[in-house]
Amino acid sequence: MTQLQVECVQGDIARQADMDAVVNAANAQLMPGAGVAGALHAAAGPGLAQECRSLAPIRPGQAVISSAHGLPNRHVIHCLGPVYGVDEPSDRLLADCFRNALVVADQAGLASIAFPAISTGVFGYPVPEAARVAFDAIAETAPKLVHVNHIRLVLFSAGDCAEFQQALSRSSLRSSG
Ligand code: AR6
Repeated sequence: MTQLQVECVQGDIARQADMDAVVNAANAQLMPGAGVAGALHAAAGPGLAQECRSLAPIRPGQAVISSAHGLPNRHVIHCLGPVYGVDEPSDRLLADCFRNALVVADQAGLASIAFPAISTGVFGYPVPEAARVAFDAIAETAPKLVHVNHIRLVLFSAGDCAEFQQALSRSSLRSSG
């Protein structure tokens, strides 16, 4: 395992120009929606939805990779998070999103990947629990990563950023951001 940098920042997932991949909090059909999916598709342009047609549908916990089109990244990795309290067990399915996205990025030879807080918007997952699940999944997957050496959590609000930062500092991962 190479030295892994894990950080939390407040910002817009569509404006992470220094990262090889950004993760989409997608819907099963991989079409534009609200929140993260809306922001990424708007910035990527219609070519992203066009490419995604052949990759959909996906299941909760699954991750698929596409080109980034008009986004300033190399790839978008699309994950379908669980709808909280509906897709069960929600914690395992959310962890699967992080594990599978990291494995997909690593298999593509990517060094850096930015995640949003998957499932914590329209899908209703409480932020503190989602943050704990995310960092546990990242910590569990980290030893298997060959290429990925920089993982960024991008949080829209200052409050969510503080929650993720706290969960990171309590996890077995060391904060470097
Ligand atoms: N950058 C970073 N974070 C954002 C951004 C942004 N531009 N916009 C919102 N967030 P959501 P979900 C935060 O709803 O819960 C969509 O319509 C937001 O504050 O995007 O997985 C899809 O089509 C929240 O904390 O994703 C699906 O149907 C987090 O990102 C469904 O919603 C995730 O919010 C997916 O729901």
